Amino acid sequence: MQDVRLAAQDFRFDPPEVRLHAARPIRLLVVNEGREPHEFTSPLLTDHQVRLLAVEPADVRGQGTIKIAPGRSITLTLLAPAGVYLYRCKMRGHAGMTGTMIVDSQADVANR
Ligand SMILES: [Cu+2]
Repeated sequence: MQDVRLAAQDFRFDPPEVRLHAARPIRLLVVNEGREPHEFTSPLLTDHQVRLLAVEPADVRGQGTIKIAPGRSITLTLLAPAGVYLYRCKMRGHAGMTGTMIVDSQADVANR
């Protein structure tokens, strides 16, 4: 399991870039550390090649955009093929809240 913590702050994601291996499941925790509500929207939520193994809270499953209130968090456990996946907050005035998840198969090859 690869654990990643993303902080949604007013008004950026920290870190703005994460690199992961394609071979192992990813547990992505997104915490809203700001005073404003934020959103997490990403192809990770909608791409049919990404396997969403678990979603907390469960009622956000199936949403392409997940709203996160201040102080709250979501956890996505997923298996993603190699690729580049953007994540961002689409709320008005939050245009700077973007980030990139790079899922790399090379690390997988190196571990064999
Ligand atoms: Cu935001």
